[in-house]
Amino acid sequence: FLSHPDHLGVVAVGFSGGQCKPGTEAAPTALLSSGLLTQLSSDLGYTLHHDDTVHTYSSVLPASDPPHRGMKNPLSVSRVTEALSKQVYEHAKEGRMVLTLGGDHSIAIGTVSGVARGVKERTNKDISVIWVDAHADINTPETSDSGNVHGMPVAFLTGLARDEKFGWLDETMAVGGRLSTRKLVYIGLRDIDRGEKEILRREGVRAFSMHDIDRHGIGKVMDMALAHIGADTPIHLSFDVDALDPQWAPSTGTPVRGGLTLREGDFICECVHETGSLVAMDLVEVNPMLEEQGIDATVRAGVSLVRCALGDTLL
Ligand code: 5AB
Ligand code: MN
Ligand code: MN
Ligand code: MN
Repeated sequence: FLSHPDHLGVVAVGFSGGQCKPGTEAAPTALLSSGLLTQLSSDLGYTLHHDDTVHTYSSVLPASDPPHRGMKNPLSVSRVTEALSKQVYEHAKEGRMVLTLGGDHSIAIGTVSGVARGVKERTNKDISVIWVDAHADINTPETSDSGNVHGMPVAFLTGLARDEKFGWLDETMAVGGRLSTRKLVYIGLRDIDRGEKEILRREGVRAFSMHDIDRHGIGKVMDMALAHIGADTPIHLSFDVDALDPQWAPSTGTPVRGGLTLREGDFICECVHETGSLVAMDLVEVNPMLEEQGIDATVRAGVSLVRCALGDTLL
């Protein structure tokens, strides 16, 4: 699905307004200074398209941003994700692979919409999304207890939630329509809100929880997940580092014990790479200001996940 599978668009997003803990805005710098991009170009052979900037979008941030329908920082999230969506679209429409380094998970409103539009315009195909996360991030403003938009991106992308403050999303996704809940697969779930459970059941979303991974093993789960998506479908992988157990990725805002091992996370990424259908990846929710002894481990885990998704093979 890529006209230039060896070309990688990289967008670094220093944003933390989708939740309340400062620190995720510092994640791209931490990931980049670990040498991630050099590894991707020297070891994996990608030609990089990167503006050497960690974007904070300060020029579009509003002076005041009061809660709306219980959402915190609604206008900031909307404007940042709108700008990000355009950046990602520019890469996707050229037929490049796109890597976005977050940032909290609200930024996926921008990445998935931008990739969906670019891929649809170029190939006339609808993308599928593999959402690897401890959480389902499918709250609507009304079902959310926290008001944090990083718990809502999937609801906005699928159109289960709509808001006039996110009017740009209707236009961006006009060509392909919203993301169908049938084109969405979750892996790693273990902390889902009551309202989210109801939505997942009602919509019949394909979801592989930690329970499923314990029962079948990660190998079988990946077979089932990819079978659900089907062969001829471009894949956007949105990887929340909190899908990993806090033992491997402690520096994140909403850690939940009982998660994936680093090897299971890497394996998910390797399997997605093997399909040859990957068009974009997000790595989000790394927070270098939390659990300081664990920053190195968390950054190294993030780097490893990206390398595996982009085609690092042992043999
Ligand atoms: B993350 C919670 N469901 O809505 C909410 O890290 C947590 O992007 C959301 O997965 C976690 O606030 C969002 C309780
Ligand atoms: Mn090329
Ligand atoms: Mn999460
Ligand atoms: Mn998430």
